[in-house]
Amino acid sequence: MNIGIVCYASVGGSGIVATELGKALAMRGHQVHFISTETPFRLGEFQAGMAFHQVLTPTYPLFREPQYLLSLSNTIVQVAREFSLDIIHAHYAVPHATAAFLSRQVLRSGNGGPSPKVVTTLHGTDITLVGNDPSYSQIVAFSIEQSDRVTAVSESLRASTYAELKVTREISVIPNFLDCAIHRRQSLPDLRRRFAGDNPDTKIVTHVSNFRPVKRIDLVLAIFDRIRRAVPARLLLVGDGPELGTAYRLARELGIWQLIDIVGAQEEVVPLLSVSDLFLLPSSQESFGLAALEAMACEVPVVASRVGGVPEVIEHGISGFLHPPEAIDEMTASAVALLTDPARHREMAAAARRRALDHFCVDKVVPMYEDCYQTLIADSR
Ligand code: GMT
Repeated sequence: MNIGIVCYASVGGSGIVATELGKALAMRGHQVHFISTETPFRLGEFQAGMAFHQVLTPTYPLFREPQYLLSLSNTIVQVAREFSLDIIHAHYAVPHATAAFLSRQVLRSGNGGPSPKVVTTLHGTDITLVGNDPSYSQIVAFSIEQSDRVTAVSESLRASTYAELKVTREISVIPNFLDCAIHRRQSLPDLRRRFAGDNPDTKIVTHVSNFRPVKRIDLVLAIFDRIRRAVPARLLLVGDGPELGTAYRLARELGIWQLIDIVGAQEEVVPLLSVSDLFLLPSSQESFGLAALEAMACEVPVVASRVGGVPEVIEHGISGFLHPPEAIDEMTASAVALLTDPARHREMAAAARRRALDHFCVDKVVPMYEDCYQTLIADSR
């Protein structure tokens, strides 16, 4: 099949999922056309069957805002016509589902040939933060209703979409995934020493995100400040975004600046997860928590807030710990108990990897998207 994948190239879960899906589809023999403003983050080396089409949005003095929706829709139409797309897969509803709908209407009014089917995948904040904003909600709901198929990355997000946007059409759940052969713990003693120093008792606590307010970096610092008072520990912060400044500020206010390594946005997180002992994800909202899954696959137990789809990824007390949002003391207690009990830590680390292997590997999940596409194409025939 010829598949167009529309996504944000930025650092963040929806772009990563869209990119990994495209790579897997190309490896399975499909022709994949990425449509984005930049080369998708983590696209990596070139691979046969993949092409990248950049969305360029010219400015004009009359426009206060870039006309991204128009330029994106126009690019989708061009790519669909040039490469006879069977599927337009929009990742993150805002404004990708609307652009896909608009493009399909244009293509239907064209030369009478079959027009591509539109699949929209909901990722989280496109519903829970942005999509339900009164400035967008009517169009987002319409675009979801008009998609030929809609998937959500968790049952929780599916329920939120029905509840918050009053959508009535069918939404199926296809979870996020990762390549379990790539996301596996590596032995990197030199790298570990770079962060932990020569004290073998020093634990490495890690957080990976796009540092947006929803990730609650303030809680990451507060929890770590309590952990390091109980066990020798260092904090590894991976990623970049608007809240990184908060991390710098709080680190100095709490007097823990010298215990923190900030490495910025990284294409390769597996080496950093491979030297980690614990992962913190105290988000206020999280439709799935792809970063937590990546940690689990690398045998890093996760302490997270029990929000959104995270309980569909982590089993409390087995493959990680879940606590109410802002329950700093409970999260700290779980973290310290685990870091001071090597046998329990080994058991939970193994269970975390097993959970990833059982439910979230690429070879189990990508066929779900293929079936979605093939059903649509068969039905249209
Ligand atoms: O930054 C966001 O919150 C949007 C999005 C992204 O692009 O990172 O994150 C969402 O999509 C990820 C991939 O499906 C999910 O793993 C994240 O849980 C979800 N973020 C939220 O719901 C806050």
